[in-house]
Amino acid sequence: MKTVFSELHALQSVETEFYRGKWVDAFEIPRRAELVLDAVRRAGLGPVIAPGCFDLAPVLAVHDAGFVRFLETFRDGWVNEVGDIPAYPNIWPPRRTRMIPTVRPGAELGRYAVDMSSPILQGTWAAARAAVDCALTAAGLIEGGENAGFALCRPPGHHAGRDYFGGYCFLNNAAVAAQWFRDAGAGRVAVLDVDYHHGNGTQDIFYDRGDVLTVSIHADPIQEYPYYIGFADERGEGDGLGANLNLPLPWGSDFSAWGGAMEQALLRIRAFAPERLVVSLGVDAFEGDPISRFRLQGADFAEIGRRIGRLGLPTLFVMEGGYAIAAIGDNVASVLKGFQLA
Ligand code: Q9C
Ligand code: ZN
Repeated sequence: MKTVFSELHALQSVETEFYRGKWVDAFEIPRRAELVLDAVRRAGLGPVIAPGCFDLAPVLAVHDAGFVRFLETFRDGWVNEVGDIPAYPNIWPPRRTRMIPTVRPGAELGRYAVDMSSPILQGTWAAARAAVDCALTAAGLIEGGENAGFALCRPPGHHAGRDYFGGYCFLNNAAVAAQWFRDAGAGRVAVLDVDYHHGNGTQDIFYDRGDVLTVSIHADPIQEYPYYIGFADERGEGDGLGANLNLPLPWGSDFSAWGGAMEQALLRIRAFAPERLVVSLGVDAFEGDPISRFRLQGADFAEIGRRIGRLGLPTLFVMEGGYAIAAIGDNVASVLKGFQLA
């Protein structure tokens, strides 16, 4: 399968992040994407291509126009008022506020940010758009008849919702691609999120829709980010009732537990009979991940790929998390090779 990759990802780059009350070496770094790129090349997965350019229509199909405009224009006001430095929120609107627009960049930043892990830099908008372009280009390959594609997206996307960003994410690459498949004619699309963290943005975007099934296997939100969402009783609402499946697992889960959850996920996906599958491919369930607490082994990632491959669906893989620098490349390549050989 082809990999779609843009060098512009490197525009999103910080040295440090705020973690457990301290500024520590950042986990979500450009080197992650470079290592994944090296690994897919070494694995002989297939050609690596640059993304095409898309207008904002596919982004606006899943994101709020005011939010997208904010991401696009925020830096000018911020640099003018605060200076050319990374922008971190330090205030958030309380519940039951009227959400009246302000004229202050810092106040608008807090309106749309859910945490401090996604600083907005000079190049953030370009990097986030390039990641979406990677997802859409890979989706286009599948629409053109290929059975699979890998969007090597960075920054990741699955924590970004219709009108919020956080968790290293700005635009929801997987959700944009899933909606694009719908608009290209697929009647039903499934999203399988195997990242260690719940795909809260993706769930939220499609929560009231029955045409896009969202399934996530993740650390129990009672003990893990994103904390307030991702519980097993969230099943969708309205037309979407039954079209969201959350499979939370406790800290310390290994593949005996994770693989069991995956069987439930695959049963649900088969029953839904989607025409396209989008996989939010985070590899932070790996036991060596520095911010995560599952215990998947390297070989388990190949098995994940094989099981996805046995679904026999046109499949778009979209890069999400994974922070174990020494293993991220091998783990991603293992999933993709496992898929190809299934
Ligand atoms: N103590 C992705 O994997 N920080 N995002 C959590 C927990 C944010 C992870 C800190 C983690 C976001 C795409
Ligand atoms: Zn994650």
